Amino acid sequence: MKFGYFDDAKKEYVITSPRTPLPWINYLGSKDFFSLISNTCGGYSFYKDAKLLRLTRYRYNNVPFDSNGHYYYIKEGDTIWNPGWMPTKTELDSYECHHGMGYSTFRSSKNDLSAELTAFVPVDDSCEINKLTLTNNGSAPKTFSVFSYVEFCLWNAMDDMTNFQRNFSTGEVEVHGSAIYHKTEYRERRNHYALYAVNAPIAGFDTDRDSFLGAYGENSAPEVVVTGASKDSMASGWAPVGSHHLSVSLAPGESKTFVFVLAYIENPIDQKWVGRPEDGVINRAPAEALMARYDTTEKADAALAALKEYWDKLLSHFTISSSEEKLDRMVNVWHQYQCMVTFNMSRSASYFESGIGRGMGFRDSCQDLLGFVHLIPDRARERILDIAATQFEDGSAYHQYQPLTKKGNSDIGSGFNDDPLWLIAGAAAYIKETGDYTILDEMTPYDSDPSKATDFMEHLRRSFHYTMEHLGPHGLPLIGRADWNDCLNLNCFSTEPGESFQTFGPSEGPNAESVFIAGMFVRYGKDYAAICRHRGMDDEAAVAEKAIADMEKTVLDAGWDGEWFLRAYDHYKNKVGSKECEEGKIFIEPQGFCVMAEIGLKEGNCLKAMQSVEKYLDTKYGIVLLQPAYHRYHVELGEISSYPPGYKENAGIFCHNNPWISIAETVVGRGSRAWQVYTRTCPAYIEDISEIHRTEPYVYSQMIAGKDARNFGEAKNSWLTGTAAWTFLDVSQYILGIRPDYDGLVIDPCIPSSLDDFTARRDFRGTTYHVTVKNPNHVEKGVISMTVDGKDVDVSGISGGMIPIALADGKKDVNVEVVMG
Ligand code: BGC
Ligand code: IFM
Repeated sequence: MKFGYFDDAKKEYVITSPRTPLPWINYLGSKDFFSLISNTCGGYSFYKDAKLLRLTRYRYNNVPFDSNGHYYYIKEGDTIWNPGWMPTKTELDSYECHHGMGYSTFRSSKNDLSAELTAFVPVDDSCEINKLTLTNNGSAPKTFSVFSYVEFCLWNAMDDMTNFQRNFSTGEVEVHGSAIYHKTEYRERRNHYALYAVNAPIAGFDTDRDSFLGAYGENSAPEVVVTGASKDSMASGWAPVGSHHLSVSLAPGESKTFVFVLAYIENPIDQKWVGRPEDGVINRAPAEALMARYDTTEKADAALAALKEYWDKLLSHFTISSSEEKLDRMVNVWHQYQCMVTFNMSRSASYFESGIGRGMGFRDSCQDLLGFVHLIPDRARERILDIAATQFEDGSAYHQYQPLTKKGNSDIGSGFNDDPLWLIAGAAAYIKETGDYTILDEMTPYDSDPSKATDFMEHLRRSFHYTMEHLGPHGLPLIGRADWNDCLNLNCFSTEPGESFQTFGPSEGPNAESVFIAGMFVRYGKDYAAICRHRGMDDEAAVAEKAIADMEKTVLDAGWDGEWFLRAYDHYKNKVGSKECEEGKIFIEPQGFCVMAEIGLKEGNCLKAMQSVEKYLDTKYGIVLLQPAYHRYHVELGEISSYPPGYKENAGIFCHNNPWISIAETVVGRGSRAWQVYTRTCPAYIEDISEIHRTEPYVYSQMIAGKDARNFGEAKNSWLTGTAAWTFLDVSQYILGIRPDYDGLVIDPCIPSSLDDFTARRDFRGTTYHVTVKNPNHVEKGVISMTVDGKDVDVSGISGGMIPIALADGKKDVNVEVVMG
């Protein structure tokens, strides 16, 4: 069952019923100011950091779900309705929510009055624009009221939710004309405030929540809206809100448009104290300048057009055209869109991440980069260096950092032994995309302390050596608190009953080892060695290559279980993920990573591991993380066995590592199987089962309940997942096979034999490559010939074709024809 449809021409998903199984959201904002907006107009806004600079309040885990947002109430006679249906839930005569690239439009109507509300964040401003057009479709004149409503958050979202003894006394606002200023904490040496304004004269306003809602009131029936009269209330302490009252008259057929702006305003530092801060009066000049930029419909329309142009340009760097409509839709639009969102948000703010807990993840952000770097390489470069600056001098890393301060989060600390290697993954992806080796020269702090800085190359060296120097009894990497799988806490054996798993136990034990990290070490070690060679560090490259070869051997000796790769050794040196185990005999992660690293490729281990995944882990909705699920709690394994069977890391379909398997399948050349794995979890391919899947059908979720779960097939934690980047990598670089490399662009498709010829447009280092792939013999892998602008390129000896940079050098466009066979 579907709740909407894709409009490919407009790059939108159109939701046709407000009653989706869960809120289906969109993200507005691409740089500093962000809003989350659901299909019923719920959501919240923040500036840079969802924890520290939260503009509007959100109530988590509320009943009903998602009942706070940026709302517009339309009151005509006794009928009160909202263009997004919530919170009044008045039955609408028509309803549509169009989630597009950085904007959402609601089109609805009631009693011959229609509303079109478009919410977006302009490309270069720190505000959200809400353009509201009302049209009288009836034959008689109409007079009605519109009440806007936002509830301000007192900036630090954690403090806002907990520190009432203080917060009930701090709220302050100013109102000037149609502009409401939320300035709580302004007198306290803060240089920021929020603005909520409309470009029309108002009939009244409210800024005090109790006045607006009424005593014991609710946002489904605010007293002010029900009575139709604003109270011009001024918040003083308690809960500041922003509400404008517009009185509107429309002749039959007439439309009127209003432009609302919700903005974050920061006074330039040198003007911090302008405006007599000693008595808390704000400096309105920057707000007035901002309002002037959006005070007409034309200006708002121009900003929206600029946003659409921005996205069209971004998405033009990689496009494909194939016989598969759903593939094109995902590759050209939604995969890349989700990559941008995960790059911006890491794992901080979604409808499943509160914005308060986790900031940017070290490993998460390094992976998000992989799918983002082709979009805006400069921002990827900046991010890589920001992440590296939180690394410790020994090469280990803070697991998370706050986006605003860019400082490591000491509550979580370090000890996740996969983290350092992800930095190499991110750096390699950036260099392959851009050819910019100067990043290696950037002086980069450790632990955010500029006095402890080295060039970035040295950060990579310490990352690699951290793993090399932390090996366990079998010579495999020590796992530390956890590797990619946060819930496999093999040093957690001392956790007391009732103690939170978030403590992850002691940071490192001497025994517990990870075969997964070994796979990472081999895969990204090869990148490290290649970078060393390029930099003339031949001795170091040789050291790395030797360590990698040793590790490959170690994995084949101590990390192979006969039919698949082992997962780990626990603190007691027992195998994890082995046929010898009672539960959890086979895990997905080492199969993906060791095969991607080509460990035992020639010896047949890779193919065997893939066959085992298919045999033991496959389900119709995707590949589960492990089997058999843990049915009892294993103290020596930690959080993983705390989940009921089939959920999350305990045998859920963890979408993130499904593309690892799909990529691994391309390594062994099985294109049809790689395709099957890709399509099974791909949103557009499962849109028809939205009533089972429940989360948004245009983006990935972190997890789908596995076959052991009661709700098999039900997804959770949509949007912020490494699946976004990995899937885009999988389909663009490995299935379609268009892959940036150090010295050129590789074309090496691995496709199902059923896929017809396809074309792609790929911007790469200043040249646009127009690629046509022909597959006359319907093979799954292999390139027999390649021409670049009509000239043959030698493809013998390698599985795909590589277009050396020199061939395209200086050209704006090149035409590439690839024949598979
Ligand atoms: C979750 C994991 C998550 C971790 C992050 C755990 O409770 O189950 O999926 O990665 O927390 O801290
Ligand atoms: O790898 C982690 C990630 O960092 C956060 N979400 C869950 C994943 C698997 O545990």
